[in-house]
Amino acid sequence: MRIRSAVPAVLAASALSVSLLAASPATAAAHQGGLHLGYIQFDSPGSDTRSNSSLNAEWVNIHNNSGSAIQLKGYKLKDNTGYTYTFGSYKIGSGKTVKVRTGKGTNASGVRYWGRGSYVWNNTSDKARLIKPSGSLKDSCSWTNSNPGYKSCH
Ligand SMILES: [Ca+2]
Repeated sequence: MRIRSAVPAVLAASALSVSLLAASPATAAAHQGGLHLGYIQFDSPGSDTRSNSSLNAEWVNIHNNSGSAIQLKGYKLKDNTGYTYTFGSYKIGSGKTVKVRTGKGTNASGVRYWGRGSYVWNNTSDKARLIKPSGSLKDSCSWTNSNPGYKSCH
């Protein structure tokens, strides 16, 4: 009976912390991780021809919903096979998104190129991992072929 009566207090406490989070900046409610994986276009639209434009139509968004800019140097993206993209120096502003395209291209604000000559994200099932420079996992997102070629990881 003592345990049972304690439960409502725990629930009330967690409800309180959730409402406090929701009351902070609007974007904070969507994801509490600050830096996280967003939308992933894991199946390049159309035939997978391996052309550079098709490779670049396969991409991952990383979103920073923390309140400050984050230096991504040393952060990694990794798939189930172990293919790894390591960020060079790139500062992602608060509320900003950076897109990592699979193929080759010239890095610019908001877009980085993995530089691969073949696809990285499997169409059937795979898991994207965002790994901090320390090696610890920051975020992950998985999908199967029941997803329509893309996955919204929020
Ligand atoms: Ca395709």
